[in-house]
Amino acid sequence: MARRIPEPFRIKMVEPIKQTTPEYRREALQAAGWNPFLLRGEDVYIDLLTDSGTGAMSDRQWAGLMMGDEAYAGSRNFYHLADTVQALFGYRHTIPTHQGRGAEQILFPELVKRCRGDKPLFLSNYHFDTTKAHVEIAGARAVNVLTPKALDTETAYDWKGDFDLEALEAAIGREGAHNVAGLIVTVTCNSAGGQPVSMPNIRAASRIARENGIPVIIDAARFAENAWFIRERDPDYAGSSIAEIVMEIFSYGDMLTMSAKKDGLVNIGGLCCFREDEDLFRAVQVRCVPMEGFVTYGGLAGRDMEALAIGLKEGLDASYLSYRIGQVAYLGERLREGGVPIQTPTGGHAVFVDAKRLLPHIPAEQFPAHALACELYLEGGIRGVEIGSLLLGRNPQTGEQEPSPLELLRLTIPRRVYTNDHMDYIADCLIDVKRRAGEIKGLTFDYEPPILRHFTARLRPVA
Ligand code: PM9
Repeated sequence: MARRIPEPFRIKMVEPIKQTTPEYRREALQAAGWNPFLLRGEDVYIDLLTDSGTGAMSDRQWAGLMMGDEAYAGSRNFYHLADTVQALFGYRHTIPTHQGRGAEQILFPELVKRCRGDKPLFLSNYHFDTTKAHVEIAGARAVNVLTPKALDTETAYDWKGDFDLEALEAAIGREGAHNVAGLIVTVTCNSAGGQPVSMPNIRAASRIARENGIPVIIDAARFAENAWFIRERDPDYAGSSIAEIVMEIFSYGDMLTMSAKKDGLVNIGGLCCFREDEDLFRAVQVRCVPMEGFVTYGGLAGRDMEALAIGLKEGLDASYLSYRIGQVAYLGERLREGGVPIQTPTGGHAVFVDAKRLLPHIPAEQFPAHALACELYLEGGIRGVEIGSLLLGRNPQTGEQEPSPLELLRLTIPRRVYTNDHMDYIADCLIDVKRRAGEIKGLTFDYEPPILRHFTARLRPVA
């Protein structure tokens, strides 16, 4: 067996976490309307809700916080950040934003405005939920053209984040290139299981878009993890550095949106950057001022931008990425050994448990993966998150609940935070939940918000 990569860091500071009883957790979940999003963080023992803004910063980043130049306009931290973007991605124009959705909200309306057709849509391997929401708020539709291989969680495939290139071309033919406001390349593909997109696929999707005059946007939240997978799995890149792979990925895009709270290794921040389109950059800057803040801070303090500039570079370190993705794989391996069905292979930032296979008796409209999330919290104080029908929401045209192709419980691993002892505990708890899977009930709404409902919905177990 290959030797596991241990943590390439020492722990300098710790945060005590609270352990609770099953009775305490049942009351807490009841009070939270059977929605783990509404739990108090301190009532969670191991928090796997998200890898977004939950990582630990390095000593260098903490030192960077002290270097914050809190000038309203033109701080040195902004220039450090913009220079880092240029050096890593080759993009000339940088707008900082408060997080990823900040970038989406200032960019997408401008792309829709520039779209030549009157039925605008975006195509993506898979739109993340806030991305889809911002596409729809901008008056467009979000259409996914993901490889069907991603839907078969049992069969391993190296590139489950890939576009289905035939479906992409068919969608452009069907909808008309003039209606496609943008092609969004999500690396890694979060909703498919943190799965990587291969370099040839990114290259081909970008070529198809460019031949049709469609702008290419890289949704770059987990760009470094995607680059690591390319180096590991594609023999053509085995001798490349992560930085070289990153530079090539971004050469296929015209602009990027980034939630920097993931591979940027910071607790808050985002980016909206452009390779060279100065007109679009200026138009988006105009939107930035009223929505995010002045164009050289976009909702961030100078110190936040400094930590991000450092984090973007640190996140490319191959030994860090090997440890990071190795830890996710370790949890996946433990679960697989325990007979828990998971998306195979494991992704970059999370293990995705296949709740459709674990709880086949719970129909989509009773949210099997959400029910599993609740049971895992009751079992061990562990908070995961549903990626399935609850997150998908209703069809905006018909108002109908459509079943999601995948019903997944995402166990999202924060960066540099938990040890493999925590991973063992998580696996033990979930294996115990699996033993009583047949007794688990589905959930129904007490309150259903009209949009992004999974964040604030209140539910109860069906009678
Ligand atoms: N992703 C996640 O947990 C955080 C929000 S939901 C708890 O996976 C992609 C691929 C994302 C993403 C956020 C965003 C939005 C865009 N694209 O959360 O606004 O995974 O920084 O980024 C979350 P922000």
